[in-house]
Amino acid sequence: LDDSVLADFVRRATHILRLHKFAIDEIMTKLRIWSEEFDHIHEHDPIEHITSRVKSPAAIVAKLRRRGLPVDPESARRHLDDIAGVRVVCPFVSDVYLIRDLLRRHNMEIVQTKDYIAAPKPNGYRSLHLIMKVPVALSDRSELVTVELQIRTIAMDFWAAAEHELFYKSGGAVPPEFAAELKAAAEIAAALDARMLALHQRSHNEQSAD
Ligand code: 0O2
Repeated sequence: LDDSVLADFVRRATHILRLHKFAIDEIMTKLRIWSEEFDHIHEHDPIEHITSRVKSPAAIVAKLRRRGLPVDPESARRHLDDIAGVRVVCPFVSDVYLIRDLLRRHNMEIVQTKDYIAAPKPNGYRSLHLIMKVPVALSDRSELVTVELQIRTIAMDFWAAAEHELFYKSGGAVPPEFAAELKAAAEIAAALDARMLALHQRSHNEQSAD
């Protein structure tokens, strides 16, 4: 990547990158409130942890180039859904959908849903991806900003982190025996999630019966 192209992009992208940081701040505040409130009322916190990032200018420029799109901030804003990324990690699969339902209930605009839990990727990747439009109130106007929300369980996150480390970014061909082993590991993670969910539901039912 040419240094001057990147430097020029960074200079012109400051406003857009800041806007995406504000959108992350907005959504993080909502998620933190629900996490604390739910824990208080239901004695169960549906959020184990949350991470977020604004995509780096170098990664934005690389993605625009890869897709043959104009390399400028407006093009990035128009074409890329993941400049702002928030990852919510939940104890149980039911919590993943609970978070999605809370977003819906509060009229947060979800423009696209990719349910890789109902339909995992061929490599075994599981996660619920929501593309959202988040309103950001600036001092003189309001802007709708795109945020990619990834919601997954701890087991799904463990698998994705390990797979990312091993292959996802390598770009190279994955040896078939590795791919099969990784997919089998994803299935073990899903089975673990199912068992933990069953325990969670049992303990919830027993508490309600008390
Ligand atoms: P990073 O480094 O996490 O930011 P697109 O978002 O347009 O590139 P696509 O396929 O339309 O691609 O989006 P999708 O499927 O919603 O995936 C986007 C993000 O999900 C990725 O972002 C990863 O974070 C995560 N992801 C998707 N598939 C996999 C996978 O097989 N393994 C792992 N570990 N993560 C995955 P980035 O920008 O590619 O990567």
